[in-house]
Parts: sequence; C-alpha cells; structure tokens
Amino acid sequence: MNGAQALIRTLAGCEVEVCFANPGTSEMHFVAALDAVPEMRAVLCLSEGVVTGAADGYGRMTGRPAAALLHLGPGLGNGLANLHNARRAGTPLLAVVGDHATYHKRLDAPLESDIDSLARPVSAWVRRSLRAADVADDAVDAVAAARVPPGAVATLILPADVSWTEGAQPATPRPPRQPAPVPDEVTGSAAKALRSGQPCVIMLGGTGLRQPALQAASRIAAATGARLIGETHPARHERGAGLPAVERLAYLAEFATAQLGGTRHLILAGARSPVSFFAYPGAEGSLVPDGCQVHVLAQRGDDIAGALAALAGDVAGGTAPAAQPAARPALPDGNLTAETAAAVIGALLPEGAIVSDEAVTFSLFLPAATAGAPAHDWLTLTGGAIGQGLPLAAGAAIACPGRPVIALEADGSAMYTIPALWTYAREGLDITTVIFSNRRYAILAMELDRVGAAGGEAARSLLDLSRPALDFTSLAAGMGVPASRATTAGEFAEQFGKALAEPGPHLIEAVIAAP
Ligand SMILES: Cc1ncc(C[n+]2csc(CCOP(=O)(O)OP(=O)(O)O)c2C)c(N)n1
Repeated sequence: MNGAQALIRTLAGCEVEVCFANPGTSEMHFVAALDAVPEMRAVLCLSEGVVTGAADGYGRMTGRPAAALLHLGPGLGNGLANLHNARRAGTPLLAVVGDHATYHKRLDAPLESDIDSLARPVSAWVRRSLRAADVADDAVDAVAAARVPPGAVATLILPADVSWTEGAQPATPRPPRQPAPVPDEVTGSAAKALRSGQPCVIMLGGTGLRQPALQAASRIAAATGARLIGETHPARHERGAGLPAVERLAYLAEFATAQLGGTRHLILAGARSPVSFFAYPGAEGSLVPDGCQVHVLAQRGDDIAGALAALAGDVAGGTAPAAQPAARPALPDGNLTAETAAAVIGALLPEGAIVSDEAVTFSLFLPAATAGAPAHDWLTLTGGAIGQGLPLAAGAAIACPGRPVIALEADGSAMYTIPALWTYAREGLDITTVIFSNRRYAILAMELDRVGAAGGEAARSLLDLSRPALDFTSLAAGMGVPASRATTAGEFAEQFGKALAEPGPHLIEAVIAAP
C-alpha cells in the first residue's frame, strides 16, 4: 500500500468520508488511490473557494470533517477566504494540501511556495508528512485536531513522494475529544446574575443556537425574564415553528447598541463578547453597554448545552421552554422588493430546509418572514469573507441528502464562487438558488456614507455591477443548472414554488430594482 492509499483508508476509518477536491500533478497518487477506497466520496469543484466552502458546509451540518484537497500554495491561497470563514464558524475541516516531492523542493520549481505560512493563520494544526510510514498516523492526528470542540481547520501537507512511496499502513482512529464541562462555580455566578433582578441578556453562539441548548436557554429566559440574543452571524442556527425564538444581534452597530441598551449582565453562552463589525470614526468598537458586567458561561469549545441545562436546573426548575408558533406571511403580489421576496420565502420555505444565507442587504427582512416557518437550519457568513454561500450550500446538500437546501445570494457575493453551480449540476444536488440581483454592491454604497467618506462619480462606479448587467440565467444554464428570471413578486412565488417541488438544482434570478 502506498502513502496515499494508507492516508485515504485512514481518513475513511476516521469518518472523513467526503473529499471536496481540486487536484494537480502533485496530488495524482491521492487521486488514483480514490479508486482503491470506495468509502471516500470525491467531489470535484472547479475553484478552490468552492472546495473549502463546501467542506465548511459539510462540517457544519455533520459535525465531522470533510477533506478539502488543494494543490500546493496557490491552490490553498485560492481557498483561504472560505477557510477563514470555516475557522470563524468553528467547523471541523481537514485541508490536505499536496506539495512537491520532499527532494524536489530545493530546486525551487515554479509551484514552490511557503505552504506552511499560508496555512497557519487559518489552521489550528499544521503538519507536513515526511514519510509514507508516518502519513496514516499524521492523518489520525489531523482529524483529532480538526475535531477538537467546537471544530477547527487542520492542514496536512502531503509531499508527492510520501503519496507514492510503498510500505504504508492505515492507522487506528481515535475517538474525538468531547466539549469541556463547565464548572459549577461558573454556572453559579451566572445564576446569581440572573437572580439579581437587573436586566440580563444571554448571548447564544456556536452550539448554543442549536438543540438542546436552545431549550434550556428558553427555560431560563421564561423563568427569569432574561432576554436571548443570538450572535450576528451564526454557523448554524436551528429555528422555526416549535423551536424557541432567538433574535440575532443586528449587524449595524447603532441597532445592536439599541438592542443591548440597559443590559446590566451579559451572559455569554458560546458567543464572543459583541463588537462592531468595523471601526467607524468616533464610534466605540465594543458593543457592551457601559456598566454592564460580562459573564462567560461557556466558550465555544465548552459543553454549552450542559452549562445551560445546569443553569436552567438552578433558576428555571419546573419552567417549560417557549415554542415559536407556526405562522407564515401571505404570498404577496406586486413589485419584487427585498420585503416581498422575503415574504415569498417565508410563505414557501419547506420543512427541514437548510438555508445558506449570503443575501447581504436582502437578509434584512428574512428573519422575521421565516420565523414561524417549519423548523429549519440557517447558516450564515461567519467570517465576513463573501463568496461563501454557494459552496456552503453544496457541502450542506452532500451532508444531508433528502433535505431541501436553499441558497440565498446577493449578486455580487455570488460571483466570487459561481463555479459552485457546476458542482450542483454534476452531483444532482437539490439546491434552490435565489440570486438577489440589484446589480450593485449596495452595502458598500451604504458603508461609504457611514464611514464618512465623501464618494463621487468614480467611487460610486466602483460599486456598480450594471455595466454590463450580469445574466445569471445564462451563467446557470452554461453550468447545467435550469434557471429563470423573476421581476414581480408573483413570478418569484411561482418560480420558487416550482423549483422547490422539483428535485435537483434550480436558480432564480430575482431582479430587484435599486430603490
Ligand atoms: C472576500 C471579500 N472581499 C470583499 C469584501 C467586501 N465586500 C463586502 S460586501 C461587498 C459587496 C456585496 O455586494 P452584494 O453581494 O451584491 O450584496 P448587496 O450589498 O448588493 O446586498 C463587498 C465587495 C468582503 N466582505 N469579502
């Protein structure tokens, strides 16, 4: 058995069963070894941002790492933005980066680069395998590192000769580390704050926005009057009818400040202490109100659900969680706007949907419009690096066959990783993509004013996508995804309903006139 075969067998034994890949010459033995290990499903992606974003979506939905196969430094570099998003999400993810043969590196061939330095900022663990005899043990260590709670990017650098050298053996998997229990003194101090009679907010993040943590948090809120607020950009938020409702902290600092105003105790359960997304001249960066005490109940790698359950046992004995009632907006007609589009999505969102939300300014009306829709998962842009949404949907669809996946994309963000559509078609993924086409970088037009920069014609032009107008129906059709264009709320409702009813990928370009 060569190194590549031992590696892939070991990964499959460690429950790494999907490899999103964009390979090159140095990975050819890895590619060849896929035939010897049918337990590993390989998924070709046509750009590395799709590889890494899909691995993120898969990891968020399964809790297990997918492998992301990348070609040396340039391939890794192309995939970095979505590895950054995965790191911020706390996603378990194993990047396997092919490299030149160990003895070839000193020749400084054209693709030679400092892979380790590229990998380090996004990776909790980086190792170069140096011998075929070690690669399987290295793989076990890599998977263990990726599965340290809540999850992390681990990067295994794989020289070509380590792949092709014979004499390797698969290694035995290790059970993943469990989340760390939260000490009684910590829950005790949060309980004291909740009993103080002063205004309390519990900020939920990470697995705090999933079952069973949500139920415990809801009981605490019902018993003590504390408010529940979710982090602005959760990796995965379980929501909808029958689940406890959690409003998310607003993106705009002015609104977030208003949401948190008057809070005297901020109890963090898997969320970071809230900060403004960017600095603005003259504005505070921290969003913690003056005079508010911050209590860290559980960090992201801790047993968040366990901590909340213990806290609920203390302060909410006998209190039941509150469930969001089922409710949907009426199907609108008339103009297609951000608001009517959100109403259509809320009216038709199917049970068990997985929503990948990179709708940027079009996200504004979505939470309210979908709050009472049947239970679903909502995945967001955790690290602010756009180009995540389409690949994330691919990974989620492969992770959860049988569940409808809906990618809600702003047009500018969609263009970064548009080749994801080809993978949807090739794999027959049941993904309904909505492109909100306002033909501009609307959020940046707003930020231009907010940062106090006086922009003129040249500045506005740099935020304009209308010359030429992107034709997403042609782009989709060219990659094998059936597509249509909607210009009214009625057309959008009809096309969205039809796309959901048919299996396989569909794309709707929702053309929304700039206000
Ligand atoms: C990787 C990366 N590059 C650039 C940006 C800066 N950026 C933030 S939003 C945005 C444009 C968003 O436009 P679009 O997706 O069309 O959404 P809209 O604002 O029109 O709703 C850009 C370029 C970013 N966040 N991430």
